[in-house]
Amino acid sequence: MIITKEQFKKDFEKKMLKLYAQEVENATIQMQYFTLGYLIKEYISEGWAKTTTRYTKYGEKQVYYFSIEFLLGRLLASNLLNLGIRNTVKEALNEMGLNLKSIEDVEVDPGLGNGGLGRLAACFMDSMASSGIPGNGNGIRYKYGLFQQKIVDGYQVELPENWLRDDNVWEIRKSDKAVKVRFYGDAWMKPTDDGKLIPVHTDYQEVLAVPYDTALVGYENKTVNTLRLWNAEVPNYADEPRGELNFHKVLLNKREIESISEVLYPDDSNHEGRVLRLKQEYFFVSAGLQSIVTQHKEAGRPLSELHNFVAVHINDTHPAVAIPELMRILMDEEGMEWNEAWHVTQNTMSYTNHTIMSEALEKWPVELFKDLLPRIYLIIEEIDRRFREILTAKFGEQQDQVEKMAIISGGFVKMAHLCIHGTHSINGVAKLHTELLKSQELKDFYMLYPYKFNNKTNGITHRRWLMLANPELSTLLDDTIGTSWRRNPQDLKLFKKYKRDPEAQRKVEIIKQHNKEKLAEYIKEKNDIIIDPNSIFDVHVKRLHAYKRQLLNALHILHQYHEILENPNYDMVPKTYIFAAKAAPGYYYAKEVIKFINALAQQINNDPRVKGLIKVVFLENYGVTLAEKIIPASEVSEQISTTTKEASGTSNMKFMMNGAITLATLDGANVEILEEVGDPNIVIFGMTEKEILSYYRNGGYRSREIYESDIRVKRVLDSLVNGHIKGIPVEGVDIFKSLIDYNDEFFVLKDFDSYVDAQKKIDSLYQDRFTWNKMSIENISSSGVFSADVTVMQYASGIWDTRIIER
Ligand code: B1H
Repeated sequence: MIITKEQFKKDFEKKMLKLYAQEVENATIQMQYFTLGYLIKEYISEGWAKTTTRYTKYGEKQVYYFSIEFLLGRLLASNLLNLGIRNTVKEALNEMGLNLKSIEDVEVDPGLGNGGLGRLAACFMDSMASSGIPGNGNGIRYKYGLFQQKIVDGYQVELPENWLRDDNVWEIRKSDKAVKVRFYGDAWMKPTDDGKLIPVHTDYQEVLAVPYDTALVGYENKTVNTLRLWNAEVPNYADEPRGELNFHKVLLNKREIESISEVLYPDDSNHEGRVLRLKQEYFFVSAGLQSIVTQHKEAGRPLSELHNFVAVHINDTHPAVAIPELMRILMDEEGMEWNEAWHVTQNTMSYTNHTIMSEALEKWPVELFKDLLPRIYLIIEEIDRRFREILTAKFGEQQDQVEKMAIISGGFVKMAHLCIHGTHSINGVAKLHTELLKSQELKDFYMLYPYKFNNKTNGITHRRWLMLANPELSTLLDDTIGTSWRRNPQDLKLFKKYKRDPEAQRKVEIIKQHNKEKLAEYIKEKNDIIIDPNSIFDVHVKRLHAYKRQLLNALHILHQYHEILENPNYDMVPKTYIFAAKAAPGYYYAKEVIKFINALAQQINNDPRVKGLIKVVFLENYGVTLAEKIIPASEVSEQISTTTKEASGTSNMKFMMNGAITLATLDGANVEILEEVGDPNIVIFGMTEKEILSYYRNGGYRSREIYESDIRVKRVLDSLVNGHIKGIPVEGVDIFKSLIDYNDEFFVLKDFDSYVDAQKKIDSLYQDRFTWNKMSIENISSSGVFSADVTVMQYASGIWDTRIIER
């Protein structure tokens, strides 16, 4: 949009007066934020309404991205950026004596996701709007997002994240679009007089699903898409026909009903088997599909053609009940026959798998499922019966094979199997991950449905992760290669030819230095630790999980500490190790690792013998907002998961785009980062996929042998249990046991030696400023293919079959 500073000032003053009966000069920073937020929402609304009308009028095929998490981050800055008015607004506010950055800092970061999966959904939303793809999000409006993390005495403490405490300026409640979702009761097939069977569902509990819509503004185009999040409420008694009222029952149920959208489950990559979780899943899926079908019918289109107008994407298996729910709507409510309904359903739905870790695979006990969703269960039974016919036709006598692949088996409903059978497309999130799905985890299904499998490597939005997070680097890029990269991130490759240019190198280095200084200030303020902005900033930020191996990093730090203590003349490039990670509240071991890292920090940072050569910092409450501060200041990007375990990773892409050098195993998308930047511009270490798979197949790994033969490893592990490292009497022993007594499930010790070498390599590369800066530029300029704009275009053409309306 186009607006002058003068017009904006007028609008702002008027809005302030209206909202608070206050002159701008007397307004608190809160008032400034809410005034600006509401004003920007007004600016957005015209384009939003027009986009919605355009979609319905022209009947363009629409994508609905179903996800139990959307980790959006703050919206004020990104909305201003995408509207194309951020500079105007900033200057106008300045002239009024106000500061945009401080105003932006008032906004709460709505943590409606755990990590990579939820953030991916958010990046896709931004990229779809910015690419002109008619794409909507569908999810849950959790009252409480992911817990706030505090570190107390080195331990993680969880506090509720009450993000809706103040107004949420971005959402619009749409009471008139509310729908009802049914749980519990009895369902069966009742014979009719003409010998047919019709479904009956009685004695159900009804929950009102009320949508809250948030605008998703495209980057400098005319598209404003919609994210619809559902709130669970008690149905309005006045709506009920007389005689069916039961106030007491309804009131008793109130708390139970509202708990559905109360809080996000805080477990990343672990299946949470509680009935409330299944309720959440069915709740937003049923509400979303009901509203989609209603819109489709209102536009006067036949349901037999739903798949030509609508694509529903299932983000991991959490929304898998979308398959039987669409069947239910088409058959029970719209009178469609099974075969046609199945055809429409399969062609409407597509599914992304995000993990091969078995503990994350969703399966629901039949009894629990049947009790909560009796009608849906009957439909899944029929889907399973028919699927078993297909399997039996293929495998004949091999009943064990049929049983293995069936949807209902061993007393469980297997959601991944349902997704594979019930959709037309299954994709992994990086090349290696997709290959592993095809050759290992989902091999049987790949043999059955080879044409359904495809890869879509993850991506990130360069608008948030470069333009907003790193304005100085963005300006340098504009000045050097022009601004086309802002629209076409693949144009970042134009920067490659400056990799040897002394001027460009110097500027990239200065910008990194500025960002490091800002982060150092933040660390001083938050942790009261003084770090050296001239040291290497080596950064490991992501969820805490054994497979992500924060422990390997920490053990290496401990090793360096020993080296320094043993050799007072020890020389090394000073290094600051920065960690940030939340552990799932019930993940005891992960919390022990957090305590260990903090104990290590405490001891090393306060040991004068270290002479400031190493500093260790653990920043609390990692999330989108903190990532935006950390990533642009990072020089080494730790991506050191046990090979085959990290499906893709996406922070690896963000770091690269900001000029950090990746220190990585050949896991997930790291493999493709290597392909893009080339061997000299990344530091790779550790076991290969083949070695790992061979150990899994044939055994043969004995971690104790490494402990006994490598004196460095012995020294490090012994200091966990002999009191050398203070404050971890229990944690040290547990970690020791996991590595030795339980044979080091994630190959930490196996990779230790090669990690030490890789770290040394980083140090020597860093000392050669020309080489380092060149590597940095190579990374920035190769990062464009990891823009989510590229990824969503591949989804649009390869899976959803949607057209791009305009850019
Ligand atoms: C990823 C999850 C996940 N994979 C279950 N699986 C969850 C599974 O609440 N739950 O039950 C929540 C999250 N998250 C991540 O997805 C992968 O580990 C990353 O490698 C990947 O980059 C990301 C996005 O594809």
